Amino acid sequence: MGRSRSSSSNRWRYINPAYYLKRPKRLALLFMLFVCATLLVWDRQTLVREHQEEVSKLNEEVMHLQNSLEELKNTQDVQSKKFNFNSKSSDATRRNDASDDPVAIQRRERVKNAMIHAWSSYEKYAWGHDELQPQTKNGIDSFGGLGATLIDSLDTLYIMGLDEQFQRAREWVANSLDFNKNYDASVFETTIRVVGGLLSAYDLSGDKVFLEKAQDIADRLLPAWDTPTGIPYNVINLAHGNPHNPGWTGGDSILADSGTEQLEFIALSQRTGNPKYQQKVENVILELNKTFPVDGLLPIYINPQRGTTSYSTITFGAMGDSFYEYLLKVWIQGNKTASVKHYREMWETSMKGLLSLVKRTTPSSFAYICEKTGNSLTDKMDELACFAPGMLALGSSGYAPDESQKFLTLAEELAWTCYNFYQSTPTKLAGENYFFNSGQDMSVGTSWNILRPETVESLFYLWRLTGNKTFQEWGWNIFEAFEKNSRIDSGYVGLKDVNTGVKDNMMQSFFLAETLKYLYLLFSPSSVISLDEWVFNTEAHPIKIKTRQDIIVKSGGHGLHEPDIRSRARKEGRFGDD
Ligand code: DMJ
Repeated sequence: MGRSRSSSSNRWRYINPAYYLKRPKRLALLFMLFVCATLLVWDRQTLVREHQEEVSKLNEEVMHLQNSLEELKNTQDVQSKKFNFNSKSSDATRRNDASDDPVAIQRRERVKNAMIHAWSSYEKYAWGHDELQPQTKNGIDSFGGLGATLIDSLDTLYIMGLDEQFQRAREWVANSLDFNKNYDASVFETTIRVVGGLLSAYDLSGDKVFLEKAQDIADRLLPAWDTPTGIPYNVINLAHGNPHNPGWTGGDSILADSGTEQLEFIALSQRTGNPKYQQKVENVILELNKTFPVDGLLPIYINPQRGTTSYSTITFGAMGDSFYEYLLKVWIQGNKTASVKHYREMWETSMKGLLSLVKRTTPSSFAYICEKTGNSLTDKMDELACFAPGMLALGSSGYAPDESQKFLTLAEELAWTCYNFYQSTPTKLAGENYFFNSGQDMSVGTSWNILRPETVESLFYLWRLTGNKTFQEWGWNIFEAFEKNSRIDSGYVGLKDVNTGVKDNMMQSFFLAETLKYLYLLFSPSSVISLDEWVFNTEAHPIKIKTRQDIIVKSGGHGLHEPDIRSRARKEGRFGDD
């Protein structure tokens, strides 16, 4: 017992400081042991910390590499999609591919940046609304609240490879787009922007949601064609129908508003297998063809009950323009086949009429297209009519060589005039229309500029079809003038006056749909949306050219019946589900 008590008290003496004070060597040893242990712990902690830092650096590196890989894949996807846009370019377009030079690459990046600025401003201040008012930073529903800018931008975003923006827009279309609006919509504006924008997004992405939405809105517009002649009323309530014409036309339908739905509705029939859309719009052209004048020029007002024209202006500008454009483009969309021959014939007739309206200024001999009322010509041309050089260039290849060259030369001359609409003002932006007085060349009439696309549209076609780089230079100068005068922190605005540069408060949806798209394509290889495989609607939405199907356009006709079309389409695997 005594021994065990003394051994336990011996053990406790090691923690008594007095023990060490009497034995300094042991104290030193203990101190050294303590220092070593501390160093060991510190060293391990440092190692762990360094290790963790190393691991997180490696993680970052992995993420970075993964992102790069993803980006590379996306670029390759976009490139391959783009190159799928064109597997068989014509000679003229192949010639341009070789000239995708560094300047062009840099310029299209600048245009893409402009699109990013316009789009992100819309996203920030006007998301889901029709258009952005950049000065007051709010949205405005000029088309009934259908997200017009968003839908108009879908294909531009896609073509430019702005995939995240495209996806966000796609989600809005899928989840928030609602057409059941108690709103009197313009059949024309809704067709070219919304039906056209959705169909183009469908053709580019293959995403069915766009086709379903296009069909939904087209079904709401369709009763507008239920008139005795088939010439549509131009306004319809999206929720309740009740088609009618605006009061200010005196009950008449407008030429451009009635003859600019063919591309979209034919495309919709081709993609849904339902011929009703195509039938309605093709009837309009057959009806107009019954009494088509020898010069192919129709006044802007037509009576939808009788099919007769009213005494009114003939113009390639406002309210006439895209009727002539679609005669040519439906022929192209229809693979230039026998079933669309009458479109080409009507277009060629109208082009003879156009030649009769062309005059030249003094002293500089600028060619311009007059307007005509009754038998008298007015020396006035809208900037809107500046789509005509592009149309003439596009249609020129359908003529015999001499005639073709004649129209191409006229197209180039008219494009020079339109370019000078821009160059002749202090801001280098064009006014809305021009007058031509003897000895004075051109002078601005209505002096606003609302970011319109027609001139750059024509420059795009001329560049594609001739390969002449001058058209790129002109387009670049116009782009720089937009950058200088129209770009503000919260988007792009028009000008109230091209002489003073005073700004308005509207970013038109066609600026993103058309102006920026045509400028981007002006500096892109011709394989991006090849003109051999795509046709642009009048709002610059590319629609894929499909094999033309003949259908009955009047009851008792000799085309295919609806079930025939559907079954043939299904066999070919071209149409989506009904
Ligand atoms: C667009 O909506 C279309 O290009 C239409 O054909 C004419 N007006 C505008 C652009 O200026």
